[in-house]
Amino acid sequence: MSGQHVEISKFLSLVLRHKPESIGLTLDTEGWVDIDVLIACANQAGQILTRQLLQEVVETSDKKRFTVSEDGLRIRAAQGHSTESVAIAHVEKQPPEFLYHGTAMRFLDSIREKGLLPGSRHYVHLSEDEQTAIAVGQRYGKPIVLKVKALLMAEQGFKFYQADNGVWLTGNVSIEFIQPSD
Ligand code: HQG
Repeated sequence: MSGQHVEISKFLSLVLRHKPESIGLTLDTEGWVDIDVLIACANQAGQILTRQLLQEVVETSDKKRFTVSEDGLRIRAAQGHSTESVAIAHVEKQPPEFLYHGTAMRFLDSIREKGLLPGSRHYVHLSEDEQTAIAVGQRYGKPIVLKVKALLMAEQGFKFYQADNGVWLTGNVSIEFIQPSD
């Protein structure tokens, strides 16, 4: 990704996950917005954006952060939302036995006390592989990977969903479902 692509990706994360209203955008409850409307609002707000640039960012996004609808007309963020205007009706899905959550060492005491919380986002985010979890944790400091007993949680009635890009989503994860590290 070029510097321009990274800048646009961050801009898209901001308006498609957190603050659509900051550029006068309205997302539907599934998080979708017309690409033409997005481009118009972005340009109006001084952010250079074209169909070509948007397509390049979507295609080169390492985490497949953005999903384009099948008809090519609309776009949404796959996951990571905090805006209350979006409430994606995910289909419940049985998770694998373990899922991983990457976090920073400095959050561990609080996690031991309260379990994993979604923070400002709608869900706690989990990945199927440890490598991804390390990269996620690194954003906040020295990373540590927590192994979550996902299937056991699901068996006990906790709901799991998988976002368009494969990231797993759930609500609070109580400490009893975090596998002690050896
Ligand atoms: C931590 C990225 C203290 C949690 C990633 C995390 C993901 C606690 C931070 C997606 C806690 C929240 C989401 C507790 C959890 N006490 N800290 N009780 N419970 N935390 O960014 O999961 O690159 O909101 O461990 O790839 O890091 O943006 O969530 O460190 O998929 O596309 O509180 O965002 O995607 O941080 O990341 P975040 P996350 P993008």
